[in-house]
Amino acid sequence: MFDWKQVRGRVMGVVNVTPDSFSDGGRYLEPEAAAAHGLELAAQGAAVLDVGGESTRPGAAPVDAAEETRRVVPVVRELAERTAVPISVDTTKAEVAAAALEAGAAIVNDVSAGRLDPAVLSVVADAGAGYVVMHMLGEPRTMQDDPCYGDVVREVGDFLCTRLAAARGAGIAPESLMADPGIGFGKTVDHNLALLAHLGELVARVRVPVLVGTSRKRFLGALTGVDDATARDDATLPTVVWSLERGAAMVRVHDVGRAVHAATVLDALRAAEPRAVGAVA
Ligand code: PMM
Repeated sequence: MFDWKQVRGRVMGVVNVTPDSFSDGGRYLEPEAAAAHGLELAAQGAAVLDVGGESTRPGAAPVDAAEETRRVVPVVRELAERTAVPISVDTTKAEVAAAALEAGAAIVNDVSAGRLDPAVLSVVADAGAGYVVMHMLGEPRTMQDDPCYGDVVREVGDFLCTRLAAARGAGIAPESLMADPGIGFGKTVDHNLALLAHLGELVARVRVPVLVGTSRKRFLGALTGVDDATARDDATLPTVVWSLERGAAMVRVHDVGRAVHAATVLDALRAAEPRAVGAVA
């Protein structure tokens, strides 16, 4: 049974095998290039490699299960053979999840939290795999059409608690679960900032390790004026440090080396802080 406590490190590296991801679309479409990129991220200290074959960019066209499987399985298989770093598959589909787990993935990262294809939950439970439950308002095609909340922090927390309960109800072990507020998934700049500002409350509430994915996202472009997503790694870095400081167990990033260095320096600062003596960094 997969247990997040056994994972060393706090940086999940993004390995997109998509022609249209907002952040690195098309760069690693060939399985060999994607796998080589994943190995590079592993060498930089990634704790998990997250392989995705369907873009979740706002307005992105859906991909069918056969095509998504064709994209991700060779990359998962190659990475599983060549690295001990656990592999997650970024999918909402039971069929794709099952094929990726069979090919050597250990975790399913589901941006729909089991709502788009509820059979994902039993696939994960049967495999004893890890499962990431993420909040998204609606679905990728429409999620950025005027997203609206009464209290975004409370509502995202409610959603995560409900979906974590559904996952446990389907037989997924509590130790295998991770929750993610879904930065940028049906959220304005202010919603994203509120979720990050109140991250400590969310962490305390969900009672499972929390993953945060801010890497290269549009709200960082809005804050800095940097339109090119691939040029947003500097803007990503403070959100990495902020998230880890406020209790995130893991951050999901494209630039693994930078995030690992930041986490290492953060640990040294925590260790040097008088009040932190004896605390586990
Ligand atoms: N963001 C993207 C895709 N998958 N999964 C999780 N758990 N959390 C996220 O924030 C997240 C995700 C956005 O797309 P990208 O792969 O191009 O960064």
